[in-house]
Amino acid sequence: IRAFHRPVHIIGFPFAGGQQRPGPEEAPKWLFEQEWLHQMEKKGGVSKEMIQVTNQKCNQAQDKDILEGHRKGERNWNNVYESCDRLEKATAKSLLAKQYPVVFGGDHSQGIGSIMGMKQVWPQTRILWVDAHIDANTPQSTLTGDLHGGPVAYVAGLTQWGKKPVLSLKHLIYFGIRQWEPEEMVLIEQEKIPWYESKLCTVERLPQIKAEVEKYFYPDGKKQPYWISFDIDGVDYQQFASTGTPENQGIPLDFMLAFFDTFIPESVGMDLTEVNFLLSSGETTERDKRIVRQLIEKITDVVHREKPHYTLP
Ligand code: B3U
Ligand code: MN
Ligand code: MN
Repeated sequence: IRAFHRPVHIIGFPFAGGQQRPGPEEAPKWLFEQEWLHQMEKKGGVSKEMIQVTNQKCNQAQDKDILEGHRKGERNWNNVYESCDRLEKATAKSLLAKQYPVVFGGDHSQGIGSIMGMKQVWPQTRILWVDAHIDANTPQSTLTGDLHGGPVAYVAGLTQWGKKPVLSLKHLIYFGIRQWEPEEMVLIEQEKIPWYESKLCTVERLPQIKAEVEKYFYPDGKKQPYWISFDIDGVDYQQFASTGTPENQGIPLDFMLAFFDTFIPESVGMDLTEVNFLLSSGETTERDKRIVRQLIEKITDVVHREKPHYTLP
């Protein structure tokens, strides 16, 4: 057993109900069966918990159901709500136990639950959103009706979720976005939300990015911790392909690893979402599984090694 600053708590969220492709619900089940993860648990400072959701499956209901269903433009709202509610409680509990939660999904609708739970413990956190997508669609702007395209809109109160909004849009920065509905980009422009194109995301530029992020978030110099919401589709498609809505280009993996070194010591926890091994095959799947392992090992290493740059709750 070795010493560590914070324990990592992997919260599996086996949920595909925020979108229409089977697969993201299987990723945490795969992860929890890995021998390398068992070895990490044995060494200490790593634990895991699987959230029980009522219905893990994706929802492929088409227009008629969306239009006539519980809430227009929000496919599967009831199930996403109930599942996120459970995740919200588990995330808050993990943080109160002074753990570093890694919420391993599952599709990105999980961000509604994880962020609402996290904000109960850490109301002042700033959010670093790594994604190919803006994820700020409302029932009015969405073309798919998929709730994983809207977590930012719900936590920020751009549209009703049925809970108190927890996020100010002044407390959000994006990395890697390259696909959006027009209304989402209007929002970014109106609110002047900073965003980094993938081509700006290089290891060499990271110190500069960190300085810019701090200047933007903390003009008075008083720092607050971060929550990282990491959608794996933010990563370059050539480097990681096992995901539901891939877009061209993207953030290089070496940037993400360095990003963890830079921002994990200042963060309270993170989402890791949209891993879907059912959408790749053969050597690509094997490669992507190795990458997930590499990411989890890197996250754990930094969480253990670095003293948090803020006081635990
Ligand atoms: N903007 C599209 C696509 C999408 C959003 N998030 C993901 N895909 N992962 C939508 O469905 O809202
Ligand atoms: Mn995405
Ligand atoms: Mn996303």
